[in-house]
Amino acid sequence: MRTQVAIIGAGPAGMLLSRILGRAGVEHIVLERQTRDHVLGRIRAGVLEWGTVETLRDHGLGARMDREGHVHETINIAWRGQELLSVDTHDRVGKRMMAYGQTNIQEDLYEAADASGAEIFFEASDVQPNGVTTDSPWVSFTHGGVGQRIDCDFVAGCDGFHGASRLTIPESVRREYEKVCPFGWLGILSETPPLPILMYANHERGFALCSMRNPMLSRYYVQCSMEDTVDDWSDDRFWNELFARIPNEQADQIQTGPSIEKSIAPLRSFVSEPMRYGNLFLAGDAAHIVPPTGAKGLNLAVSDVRYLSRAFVSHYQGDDRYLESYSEMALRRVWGAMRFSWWLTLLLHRFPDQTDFDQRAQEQEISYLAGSEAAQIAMSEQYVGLPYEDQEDA
Ligand code: RFL
Ligand code: PHB
Repeated sequence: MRTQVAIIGAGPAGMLLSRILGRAGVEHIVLERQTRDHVLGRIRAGVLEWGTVETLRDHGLGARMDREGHVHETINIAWRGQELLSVDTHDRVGKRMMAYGQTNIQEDLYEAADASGAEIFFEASDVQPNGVTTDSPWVSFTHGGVGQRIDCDFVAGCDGFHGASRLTIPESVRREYEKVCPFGWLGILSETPPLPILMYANHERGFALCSMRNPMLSRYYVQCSMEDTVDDWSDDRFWNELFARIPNEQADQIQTGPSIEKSIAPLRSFVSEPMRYGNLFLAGDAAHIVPPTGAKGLNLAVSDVRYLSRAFVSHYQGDDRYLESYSEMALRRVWGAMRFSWWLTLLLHRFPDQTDFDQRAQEQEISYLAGSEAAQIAMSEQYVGLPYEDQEDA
């Protein structure tokens, strides 16, 4: 087979890239290790920056999101037991957020791909980029037991943290930066009405988060030990722990019910530089991971793809400026989100080695945030999403 761009991974990054390239007339083929149902079954992100909302709309992916998504404009932090700090991002920086699940975005992307006849190979194994430092790279893979090869101009590595693309970059070229938190998030989905607000909680028993998917689907998280397994957490234990960590006023509003999904996610910050090696370009979790606290992972995948799609489309119009600047431009935004996610993680969690001093400093930081408009503006502008670099800035 021969195409212009071989895309590895049919998660949000790979499928959004396919969508944008398809609409611009750039040929591409997508290779995905899993089945379509498996990808759709992963419960992940829930909060979209406004730039993500607009990017999806711009590419004809906004109809269901605008019908079913929930626009909200406050970041709420429960602390000191019963207190609630509420920061209005619209008041502070003029922007809002959208609660709309990654699962729904993934469904919308697959539906759009079906309608446009995009070529996707699910259950592709042994996917491997080759010859990426030459002008004629190719991707080898096995499909239905048969070895295959796609010759292409570019390889887009959108294959997530455990993918093959990043590892194609030699260790002598790759620089990795990493910080792993000594705890995880236990998350459940429950078919019960969510709280009307998205609420984070800083509590002596550990972090908690109340979030939403739709009017009859709630998403809740509690900080847990990485030694825990989901079997250690019955639904009753989960609800009791959640209620112990949030103010009574909100706990009283929450309707409990059986969990329909329960999983433990690690909290990791990770960046691999550069995001380009020859004709291989990385986007999304393939190049970086943020702890979920700042709700940035999916949003970064979208901003990478915005930049990368522009680079490929411009290339076929005879302009390589954006190909040349891709890695640096994407990394500037990645590090912005990385630092913010780490800051919010430090602000809201109990760390096992936290001293009394650390704890008082943490309390003081929330107290400062509660009383300072400047601090609220700084948090809001990062939470709603740092601006994209527009074409003039390249
Ligand atoms: P994905 O989604 O991991 O997709 C990569 C795809 O590549 C496939 N793949 C391969 N295909 C072929 N060959 C190989 N060798 C392959 N190896 C892997 C995989 O099967 C998969 O289909 O990466 P992508 O597209 O970069 O998207 C990134 C997002 O999924 C991720 O950043 C977010 O989910 C992170 N995240 C959140 N992000 C937000 O913006 N807002 C949030 O509120 C938010 N909440 C979260 C989150 C992640 C969480 N977890 C589970 C880590 C909450 C949680 C709990
Ligand atoms: C979610 O709804 O899954 C969610 C919301 C906010 C976060 C992380 C995850 O910071």
